Amino acid sequence: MGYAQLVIGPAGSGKSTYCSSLYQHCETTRRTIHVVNLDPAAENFDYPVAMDIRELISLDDVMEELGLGPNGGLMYCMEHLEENLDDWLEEELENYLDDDYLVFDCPGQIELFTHVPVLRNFVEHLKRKNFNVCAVYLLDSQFMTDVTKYISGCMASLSAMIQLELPHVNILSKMDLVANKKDVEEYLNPEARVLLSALNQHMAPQFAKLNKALAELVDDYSMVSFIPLDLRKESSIQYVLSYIDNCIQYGEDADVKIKDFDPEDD
Ligand SMILES: Nc1nc2c(ncn2[C@@H]2O[C@H](COP(=O)(O)OP(=O)(O)OP(=O)(O)O)[C@@H](O)[C@H]2O)c(=O)[nH]1
Ligand SMILES: [Mg+2]
Repeated sequence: MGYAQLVIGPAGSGKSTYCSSLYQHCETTRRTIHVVNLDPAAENFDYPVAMDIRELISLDDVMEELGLGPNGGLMYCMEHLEENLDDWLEEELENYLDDDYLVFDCPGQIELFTHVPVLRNFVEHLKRKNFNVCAVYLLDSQFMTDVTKYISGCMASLSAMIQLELPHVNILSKMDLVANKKDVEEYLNPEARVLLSALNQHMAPQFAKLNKALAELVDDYSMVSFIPLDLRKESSIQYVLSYIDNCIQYGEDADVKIKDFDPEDD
């Protein structure tokens, strides 16, 4: 059994930073994870890249050779990945053992997890390879200070949830930037009633019916709750990691990989 996190979320929500902080945290706690770059446009990495989509295809080449812009180019790269998925994953996964833990750092284009099937097919392949996979959706905490932004963040998360059909964990990133924690607290686990009244206050009366439907939708999918993540705090990273581990049953049926302690290491 392998384990995997698929780290998704809007552009700039902090996915790559999360992956590198998670990697460092695991180094410190002597646990082994492998971070995979699935972003054909990425250039700099703060983590050692275990597998890299750019070895299959890079955005720069696609833009130059096909004359595409950055977004069209990225979609082309992901379609190319989809076409070559079986061979690429088959070859790359050969380097990993049965109980390895992979973290996939995905691109930020929202279409990837709302419209096109590439990530879903990717996940299906991982599942066939006996991986337990969890979607980790990052939303910038700056979205949480306004109810209308919060609702749109929830809708994007929901469409990823529906499209991927995976255990799904929502993370509120960049908590260090939130000066007043009370501003976001009410959105971590909101009640439909509170959401509705906040929405109605923000919007013109003709939206009342739509607001009611949206608030109920968020409530019905009670999985739309968020875990705050403050990367300055190891305890916060550990909490998020344990939560995700629990979702993918890591540690329950695996030989948990702890690095041998080497006093020379530090
Ligand atoms: N203050 C603060 N800044 C952060 C945090 N996480 C990410 N950032 C900043 O937010 C910006 C985007 O972070 P990335 O990690 O590149 O975001 P991403 O989701 O990987 O972005 P794309 O791959 O382009 O979609 C960078 O300037 C980061 O330094 C955080 O926890 N706190
Ligand atoms: Mg990134």
